[in-house]
Amino acid sequence: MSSKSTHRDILLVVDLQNDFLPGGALAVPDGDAVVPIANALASRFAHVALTQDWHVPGHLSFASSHPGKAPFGTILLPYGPQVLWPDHCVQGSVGAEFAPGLAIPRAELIVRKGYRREIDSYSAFCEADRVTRTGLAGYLRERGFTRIYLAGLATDFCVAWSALDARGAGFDVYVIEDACRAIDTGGSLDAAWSGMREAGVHRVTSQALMT
Ligand code: VGL
Ligand code: ZN
Repeated sequence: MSSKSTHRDILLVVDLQNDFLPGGALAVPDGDAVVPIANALASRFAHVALTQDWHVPGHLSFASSHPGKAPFGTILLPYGPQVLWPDHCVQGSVGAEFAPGLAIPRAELIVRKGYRREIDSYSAFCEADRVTRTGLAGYLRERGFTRIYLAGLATDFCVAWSALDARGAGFDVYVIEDACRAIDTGGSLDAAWSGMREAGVHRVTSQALMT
């Protein structure tokens, strides 16, 4: 990116938090592999922002909030189907902290999401009710960014939903595939890539960006 990154480009590093790493409450297989890649990418971008999954205790996306329900099942909430997860990324917990190996002090913004008990938010732009906005699109527009590059966890949830919403908000979107890892439950990864392809999300490698 040294030659190509412009002031219209921003790298958005999604949810590189302890709970999504091996040993965490909602571990993404091989999730720790993307930390050094994100660090390397970040050093090539003029602008970087981070997202942080940031749930209140008792969040409705937690299986533990629904007696008799198990993680990775689905329930119907007022806004539609909701996958149930193990308790994860609770505000102020160690699990919600960024990966210890993440070294991106230059990040200009940290977007927190999922902090309303009744609404999940995979997307960094729009919560799961598909109405409540995080404010990120407005921020990025006001800063003059037109291209968003995505890395982080998980490919099939927070990365994919963020990519789709970024497209919907009119940005050019690139998912850096080797800088992401997936949860892959119930066909979610295939569905995510098809949805992103149909929406015109570009799929690139970190190598292509860093050479
Ligand atoms: C995520 C499930 C629940 C993610 C967050 O970061 O992809 N997935 N909360
Ligand atoms: Zn979450």
